[in-house]
Amino acid sequence: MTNFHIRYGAEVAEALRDARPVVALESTIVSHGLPRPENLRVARQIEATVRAAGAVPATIGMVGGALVVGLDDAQLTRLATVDGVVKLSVRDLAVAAAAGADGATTVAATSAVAAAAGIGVFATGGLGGVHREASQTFDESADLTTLARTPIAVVCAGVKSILDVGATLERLETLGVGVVGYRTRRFPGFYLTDGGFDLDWSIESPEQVADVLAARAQHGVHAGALIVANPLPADEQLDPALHDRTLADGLARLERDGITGKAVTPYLLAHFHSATEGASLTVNVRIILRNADLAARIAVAAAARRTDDPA
Ligand code: PSU
Ligand code: MN
Repeated sequence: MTNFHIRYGAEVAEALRDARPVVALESTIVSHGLPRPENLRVARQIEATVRAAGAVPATIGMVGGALVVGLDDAQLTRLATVDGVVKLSVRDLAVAAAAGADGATTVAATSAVAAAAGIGVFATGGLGGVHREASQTFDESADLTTLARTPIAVVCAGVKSILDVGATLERLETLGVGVVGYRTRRFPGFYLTDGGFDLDWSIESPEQVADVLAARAQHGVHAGALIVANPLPADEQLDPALHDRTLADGLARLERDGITGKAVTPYLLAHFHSATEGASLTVNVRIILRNADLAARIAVAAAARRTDDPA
């Protein structure tokens, strides 16, 4: 490889040049978060959802050492189907590039790359956060510390319910990451509509989120992320009793199998998908598609705002 500069998909490059709405999407969800072969189908559906709402999707990942913003279909297919795709956090990006690796970017890495590329809105399923037992293991996702220094709006369904949700909210407060509910004052729990904790702010429309982003940019005071927590409607959530059983069983297996580090989240997600016989997968896909739609509408509102008021 001759240089390591970020590569842009043609459509994304054009949209960024013209200040048209773009939504960043992560690839770890595709390579490590969803089972094959649904993962590729879902990855394409996420992009189609962003397009349908009027924005350009920019799925981010690494192909043969090249960091790409706006993977094309062949690149997306490669990350969804080949073995040995590495889960990349921010700290891994340069090492993996130098090694010529295929890699999928986490929320942390995707946010950091998107912000560097000038993309202001990102859609994912659920954030990483503070793991249960973190007081012994110190296992806290780099998603949190990265969002503290990355100016991007992340649309998600809260943090994964496999985590310590209360501790994660405390860390987000300490780290100065903004958290608003989308039409709710309860923090969602990913598979579950209600994660069990209150929020200070509820935002009612994509335009209002765009106002927040404009205020943050014009103040020039707060350089961290804004989490837009978008809960599933209660009738679409995973059955809470099934959720609790599956989680207890998954945590016990984690311990039994000695799983640690970055393998923890993919292991638990895979356990949910198999133990619920696909019920959690259906819910997971709904979460991502709803977030992709909202993120696109926020990006459209933000772009319209820039056109109205270039200052
Ligand atoms: N949300 C999902 N599925 C996923 C993830 C999040 O619905 O696969 C991924 C994201 O890429 C997130 C990562 O950044 O899991 C967190 O991993 P860790 O806990 O190792 O930081
Ligand atoms: Mn971890």
